[in-house]
Amino acid sequence: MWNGFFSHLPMKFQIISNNMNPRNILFPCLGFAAGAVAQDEQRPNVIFLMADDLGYGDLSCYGATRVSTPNVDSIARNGIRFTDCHAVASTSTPSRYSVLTGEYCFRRHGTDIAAGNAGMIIKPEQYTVADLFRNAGYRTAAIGKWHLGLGSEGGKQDWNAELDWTPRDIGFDYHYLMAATADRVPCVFIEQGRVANHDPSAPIYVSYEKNFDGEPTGANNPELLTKQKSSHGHNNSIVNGIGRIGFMKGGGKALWRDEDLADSIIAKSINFMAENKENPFFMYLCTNDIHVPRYPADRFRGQSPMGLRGDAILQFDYTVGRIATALDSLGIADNTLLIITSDNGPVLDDGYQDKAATLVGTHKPAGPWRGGKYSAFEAGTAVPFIVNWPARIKEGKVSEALISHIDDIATFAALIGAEVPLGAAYDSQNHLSTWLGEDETDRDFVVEMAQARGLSYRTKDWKYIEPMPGNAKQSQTGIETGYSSSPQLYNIAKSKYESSNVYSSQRAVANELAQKLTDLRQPLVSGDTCFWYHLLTPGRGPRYATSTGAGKGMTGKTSPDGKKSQWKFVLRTDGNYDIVNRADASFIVPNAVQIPALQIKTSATSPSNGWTLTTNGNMSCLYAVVSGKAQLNQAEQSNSWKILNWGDGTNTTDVGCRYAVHLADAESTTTSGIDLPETSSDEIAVRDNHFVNKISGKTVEIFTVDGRRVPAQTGHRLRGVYILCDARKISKVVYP
Ligand SMILES: [Ca+2]
Repeated sequence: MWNGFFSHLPMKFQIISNNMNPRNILFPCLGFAAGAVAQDEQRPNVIFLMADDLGYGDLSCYGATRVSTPNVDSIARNGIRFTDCHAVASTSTPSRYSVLTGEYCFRRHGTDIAAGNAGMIIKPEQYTVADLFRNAGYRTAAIGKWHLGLGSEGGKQDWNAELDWTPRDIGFDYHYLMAATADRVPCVFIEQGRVANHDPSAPIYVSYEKNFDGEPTGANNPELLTKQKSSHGHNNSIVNGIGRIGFMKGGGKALWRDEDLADSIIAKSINFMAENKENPFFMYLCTNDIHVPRYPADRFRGQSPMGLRGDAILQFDYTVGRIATALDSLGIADNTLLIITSDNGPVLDDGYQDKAATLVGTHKPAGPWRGGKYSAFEAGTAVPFIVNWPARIKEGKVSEALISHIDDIATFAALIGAEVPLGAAYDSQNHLSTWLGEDETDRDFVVEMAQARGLSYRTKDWKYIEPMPGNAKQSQTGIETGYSSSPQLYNIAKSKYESSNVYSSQRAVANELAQKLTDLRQPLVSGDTCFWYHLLTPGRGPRYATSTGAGKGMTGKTSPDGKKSQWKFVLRTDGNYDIVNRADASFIVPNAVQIPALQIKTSATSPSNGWTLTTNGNMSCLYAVVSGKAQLNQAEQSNSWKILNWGDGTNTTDVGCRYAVHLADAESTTTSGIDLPETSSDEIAVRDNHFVNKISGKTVEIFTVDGRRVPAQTGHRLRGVYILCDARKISKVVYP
């Protein structure tokens, strides 16, 4: 019965998704690719250790002389130290968004520097690097600085109860996190969805709009700023004698002491490693250092000639040393791949009177690069990047290859022999052999996003900065932004320091790079979830399409019917779809779709009539989500990509949708669900890392009800309802 339905569905997106993602093209070669890990080799633990605002030049292995970082240097000496690695953005939130999702932050609204009470920016339906590892049987953790929002709705969190959305919803088994940054409230750690050491006698309230009655602030009570005074901003609530951004009340014994932040993060990290030393783990470990307010432990304060900023670098190095020592003592150092990097470039005066600017002396936080944190210039995103893996990297070296954080998901997938779902981590490419130092193959390009959200396009030799608004220099931090109303082009091969704009004399090069940026900006298709519909809309009530991006694709509410109607279509690698109702664990699978997409033109005022839907009466409306340069936009030449659901006029752009949405209606009656045949879990076995149907002898695949592929591992314990895909036959398998 589903053939008839599917013969009407557009398929253009599938073609696009197969052609556009380099990783997907390369993927079939994975097992043979240089750098891939042999199957019989034990899969390594992976630690992605990211500093905050640590500049390219802030480590002695990168040329610093006024501060010494022997622990990092030692790891670099025995690993691959990269001299041309780039974060995706020059500020924290968008940079980290891209690390975790493999999706350029410029594609998503709401990835700017997040408030401390922001809702979770990465939605549960999105695919993350943690999903990659967890689906492959790893234990996963996020520890330290987060700054990607928590809870389903910004400003509405109840900090005294369990948060409804947490990193557990995006693949992390364990988390112990600062909600945002040390300079933003709430000044507490969040562990497994709750405030760590929550103090019932001091309930926590947070606002980014107004102060709570009777609470002191840095602006009104500067005499209470006993540990650090603000230089600009940072004069709202006072915690631990330091002014913060935002207002907070309560906390009691849950409040952190800045002096203890690093030690807390270290302790939780080592705990996690120790608990998981027998099985592979992935740890996303983010230090607070060397972000402001810089107030390291007593034993570090005063130890550097550069003041607190230098002291914070020492504390960062100490953290690295503690992690390395723990790996050794746990006996897992040899087969742990450790990456050390930073989320964006350096800044001196970032809001506190810590004398960073006056004591910096001859130290060059950005090394040879121009600009700093926030910048479009290179120092915004040029970061240290060190890869160490004793079992595999036998000889340390320096690599000048051009690389980017965006590639971590695809590269890690190659590393552990895992599969990234089609359409997930769309911008991520596998560069494993480069990351392991086996060659120095450059990425064709890297994209860099400045705080103004303008983009730069770097190749090995050139840097194009598109025009963007803003001052050329930030008055408060003194940083050169690289913002200009005119296009800029720099010859990086000649000089890393972007001092000579050759746009006028090299117009052809500039135009080529500008065009590549334009191409890159085209909306993408989610090859995973392509479209979805909801049931039960008698009378054509309100309908919403609230897309959130690639990965596991469309999500959101199909109000007013709520979760019950949240079906999604998951494109499998064989070209078929699973249709999954995440709410009640029911699912259906149609036959292969064969009909190509029809041209669909939508507009804000007139609905498309490009095609119609014929159903068996079980559904009433459909949102088709497809990609394309023009035909699916509301106006063919539109660059704004605004998308309206003409069913009720909902503008989906404001919820981060970048897909065109087409709504077709069909007459319907309601249905109470769809039954599927059931396969006994006794019929399923694991052989050679595959699930096998013991009766047919054939390889089968098992997915969770929300579309995640389940890794086939001997001894893997499954519980609950799963989707079994046996060739084109689909059934339900229930593991008791
Ligand atoms: Ca940062």
